Amino acid sequence: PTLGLISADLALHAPSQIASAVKQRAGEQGYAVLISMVTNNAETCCREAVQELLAQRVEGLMINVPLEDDVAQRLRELAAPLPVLFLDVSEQAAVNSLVFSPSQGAQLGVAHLLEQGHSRIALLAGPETSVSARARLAGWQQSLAAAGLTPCAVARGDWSAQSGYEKAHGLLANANKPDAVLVANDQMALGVLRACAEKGIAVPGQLSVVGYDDTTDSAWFTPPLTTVRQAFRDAGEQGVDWLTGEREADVLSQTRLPVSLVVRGSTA
Ligand code: IPT
Repeated sequence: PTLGLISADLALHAPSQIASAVKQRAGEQGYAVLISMVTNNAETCCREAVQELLAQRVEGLMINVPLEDDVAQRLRELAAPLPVLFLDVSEQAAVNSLVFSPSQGAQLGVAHLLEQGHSRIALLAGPETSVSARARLAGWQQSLAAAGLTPCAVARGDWSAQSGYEKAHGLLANANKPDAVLVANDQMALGVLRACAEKGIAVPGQLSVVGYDDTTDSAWFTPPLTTVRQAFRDAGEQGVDWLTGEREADVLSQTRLPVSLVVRGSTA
């Protein structure tokens, strides 16, 4: 038997770590996994990927691509009656989903920086086309507002380390210099650390940096990265177990996975 995984760009660390977990768990359960990768989350690309996997007779589908609610619902209808589990949709989407709580992650990052006495906090968000990137940004803004603060600057990258590097140079050139930055993923945080090293800005000390994901290499950055951990292996395993296990028909399964803060050396 075979499962299908439609994934966002596997050159990115988070999707590749999810795919690894899916592949391994499915293997343990005697399932093969066919992977279709879409580097563009346009609906037409996703429909083609669904059709390609349906043609190969997969028994269930996992979709780890950032999708708007209405697009996810149409993809679910396209795949019906096959079970489909979405990993990157809003908490409101009327589809089966397994998603990490973006508001909790944002809140943990803000609370950590406030505890350390930071108040000039910059935000480095992910791309506008990603529902999760938008939810993290909104969560940061809400948590800051609840503390009576506004971000001292906001920039958007594209999840890559290069974009983090370039946007950090912009944020750090600002007259109103941040004393901390919340970054929407660890790869962009890596670029931020590089920009700080080039400018002679001490991390921590002059700038605290909080990442998001806790991908497997983040403990090995210089300094080791403080970050919001999304347990990708657990998500991949639970996703496979849901697809291969007993499911209640006609009841949406919407699982919210908690995140946690991993405090390392990039904040003080
Ligand atoms: C999300 C990651 O946090 C981000 O770093 C990036 O890799 C993105 O995926 C790619 O789409 S995790 C996702 C399950 C919300």
